[in-house]
Amino acid sequence: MENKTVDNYLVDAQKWIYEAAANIKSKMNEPLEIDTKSNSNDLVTELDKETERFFASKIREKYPNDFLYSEEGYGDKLSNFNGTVWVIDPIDGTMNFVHQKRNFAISVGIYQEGIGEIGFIYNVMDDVLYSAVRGKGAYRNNSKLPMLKDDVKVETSIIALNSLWACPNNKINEKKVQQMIKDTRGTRSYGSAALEFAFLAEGMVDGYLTMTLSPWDFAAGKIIYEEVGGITTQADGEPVDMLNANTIFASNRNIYDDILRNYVDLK
Ligand code: 2AM
Ligand code: CA
Ligand code: CA
Ligand code: CA
Repeated sequence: MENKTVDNYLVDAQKWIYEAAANIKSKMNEPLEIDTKSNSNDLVTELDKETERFFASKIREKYPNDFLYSEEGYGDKLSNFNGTVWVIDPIDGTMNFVHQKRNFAISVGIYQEGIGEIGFIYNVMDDVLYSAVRGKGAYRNNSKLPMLKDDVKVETSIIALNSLWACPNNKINEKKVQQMIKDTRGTRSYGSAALEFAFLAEGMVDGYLTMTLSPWDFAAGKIIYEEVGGITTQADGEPVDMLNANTIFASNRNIYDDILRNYVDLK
């Protein structure tokens, strides 16, 4: 992407994220209409939809040739990542949003010809904006994030993990996951994939293993994490698929091979 184009996208995306967040904050204490999607724990509120519609209208007005790939259905149906694609999760961590009124994020990734160029993750209630431009490093607000530590070992690592995957399930051998829980220093579960990536980039956790994420859950996070040296793939080690649901394993490169080999046994 040309520098001038990057600058325009950075200014606009950041402005829209802050505007969207202000709108969420101004309405989140009113009674919310809450619906369920694929199951009774899969929540969506009117603010998820309203926030996505806000981004859709801004993008279509300012960048009419760009595409939007997003969770709540106001984006485009895509069969490829040609051109410029905004991959947006308007509220990532909807369950946290509903139950905790914090620990949720707005996630915006901008891809050009399939390559992640710009990523933003905004932790709305903590007012922390994570951002990255490909090749230019990652930031937490205005502070540049250091590269990941290069001395992490499995036994000194913390892994982000939805506890579901340590229960019997049809995606991954839970016994191996349980062994990983024992062999690492510990696990954490934040309930927002975008924030999980943000915390990976900060080095607060060293790995993140999960069996179902959509592209908008990790699109920004992958770009930001790569800028500090992190690896993001599917849980079988294959490159991520930007059009479909993925298993995901993201980690510090020191432990990536060890964990995949010893603890990730897909069914
Ligand atoms: P969401 O809040 O935008 O739906 C929760 O562990 C994390 O997984 C959140 O980032 C959540 O995104 C995501 N997720 C992906 N698919 C989900 C599903 N079917 N139900 C609930 N959370 C899902
Ligand atoms: Ca959702
Ligand atoms: Ca999400
Ligand atoms: Ca969402």
